[in-house]
Amino acid sequence: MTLANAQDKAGEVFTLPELPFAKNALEPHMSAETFDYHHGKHHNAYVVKANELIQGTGLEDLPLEEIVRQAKAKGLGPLFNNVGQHFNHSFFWQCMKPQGGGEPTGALLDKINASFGSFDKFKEEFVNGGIGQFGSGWVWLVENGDKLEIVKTANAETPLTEGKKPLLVCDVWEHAYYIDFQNRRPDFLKSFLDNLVNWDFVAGNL
Ligand code: MN3
Repeated sequence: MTLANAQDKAGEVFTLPELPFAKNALEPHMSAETFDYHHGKHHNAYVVKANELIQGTGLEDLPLEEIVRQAKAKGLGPLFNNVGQHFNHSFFWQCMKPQGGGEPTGALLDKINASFGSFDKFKEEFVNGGIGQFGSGWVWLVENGDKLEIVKTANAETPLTEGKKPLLVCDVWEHAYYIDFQNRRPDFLKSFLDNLVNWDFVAGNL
């Protein structure tokens, strides 16, 4: 996926993307109230801060993914945190759809079976990855060469900076699930896989 920067809106480098569904469309699995905070407040705050911090860096005209990589490589910690979170959240929204979940098909399912042994084993490893990420972070399905892997990242970290291609992500910061699941992160992760994943988007990232 490539996220173009919409630089025409009030001259800002980054803009908060619209959700690809109505904010109540994923209920009861992810509530409109969660999106009010998670998209409207948390993601928006990363966009606002990134727009401040990008000024004068000379990175303004690059694609978002490249800004993330260069902010990391140049040790621009605060900028990296905010552009990393902007990328991660923009990607996360697209990983979900109403009546999602179920199983992928075709080449994606073949690769999952080849890499994990079975789709059920993939689900187990993905959920365990999300549970095992201590504190705030993300659990990803990535393509690394010709293999698929589960990767955990802390805070704003992203597989983009490790040369791995993101296919699917779930946000495991508490703000992602506390309104709907309170402290039950494992239930949130299982519900994400069973009810929300947009496998067409994931397959399109291969
Ligand atoms: Mn989040």
